[in-house]
Amino acid sequence: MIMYGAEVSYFSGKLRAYLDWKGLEYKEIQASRDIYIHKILPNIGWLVIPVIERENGTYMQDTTEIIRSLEAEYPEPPVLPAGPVQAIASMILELYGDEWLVLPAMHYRWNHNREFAIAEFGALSAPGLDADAQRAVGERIAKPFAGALPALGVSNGTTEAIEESYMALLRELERHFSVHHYVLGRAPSLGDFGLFGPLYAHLYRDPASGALMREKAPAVAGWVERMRGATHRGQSMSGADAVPTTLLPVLRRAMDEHLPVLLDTVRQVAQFAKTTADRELPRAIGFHQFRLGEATGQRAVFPYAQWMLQHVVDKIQSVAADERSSVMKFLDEIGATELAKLRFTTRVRRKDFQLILDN
Ligand SMILES: N[C@@H](CCC(=O)N[C@@H](CS)C(=O)NCC(=O)O)C(=O)O
Repeated sequence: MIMYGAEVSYFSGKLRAYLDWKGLEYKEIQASRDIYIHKILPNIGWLVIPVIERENGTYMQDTTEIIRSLEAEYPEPPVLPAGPVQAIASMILELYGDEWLVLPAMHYRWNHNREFAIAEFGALSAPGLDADAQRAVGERIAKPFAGALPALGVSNGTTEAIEESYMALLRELERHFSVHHYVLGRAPSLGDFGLFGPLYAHLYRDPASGALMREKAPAVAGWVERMRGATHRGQSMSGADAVPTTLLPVLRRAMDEHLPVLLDTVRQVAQFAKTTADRELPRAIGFHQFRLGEATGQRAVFPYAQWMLQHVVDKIQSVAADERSSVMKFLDEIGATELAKLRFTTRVRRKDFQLILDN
């Protein structure tokens, strides 16, 4: 298969690490302007990476969907642990890595590594041009990415809290990766791939961020380096269905920061569904408030986050009766018991690379 992606891209990092770990054969092709115009736009319908093109000519988009579908095709070695506590922990970290760590990732890239990012964007889009011309191209195509900061909740009022939260996360991860190779022990799982997107492509690879990570959290930088190109050679996750105690603070932080936003997203999607006869969902439906440390900010409501949350909640609510008490104990430990009783009055699903209301 072919992966159209880029070294500079968050979600390409996530997918590449997954494909490498599974030992799946693929070729990565840089998503230049030509690739966007001739491959991505006609087959996906919008401009996004990473994208997979299969040998039979079919296309796949969205790392969560791609990983789920490749797991069904190539189940060994599984990246979702068999034990429900570990599986749920892994899925929560995928959701947090994909949808929440975008705040520090985008803040640090565009407020501390802007020149580097512009040059990278230009070199990716127009590999044949000289550096000055690439910079001009980079400036132009970076606009929608850098311009997305306010919608994500990155603003003057929140950047200090974003940095404090990220520093605290690095301290927590540092303790974990000082004793464990991966999120759940000896082998990567979905949670590693989810965290790797932001922590590699933006927060390790962008130079100012990389220097910060190496200085403040060398064991986290070590994990990033271990994850790069890690290939399965028989290692397996720990057998017991338990989460390392050093991972609990990270999961608590994920829930403390992200869960209120997720729950409000579910309410807003249900509200929105009442106001429309269409099934298509815009990428964002209005704004809501969020809290991070001492700060409050505004950000757009992204129905996509509900789609990710549905996977987590469906998993929690389908746990077998004899495993329910250990799952409830775990959810209690990380401040997530609400997920066990959450009901979606309106569900969302993906169709033809778009999110739609499922009613
Ligand atoms: N949920 C998607 C997110 C993909 C994504 O946001 N990719 C970024 C690059 S890392 C992009 O192309 N963004 C363009 C856009 O969102 O309009 C996935 O998992 O693949």
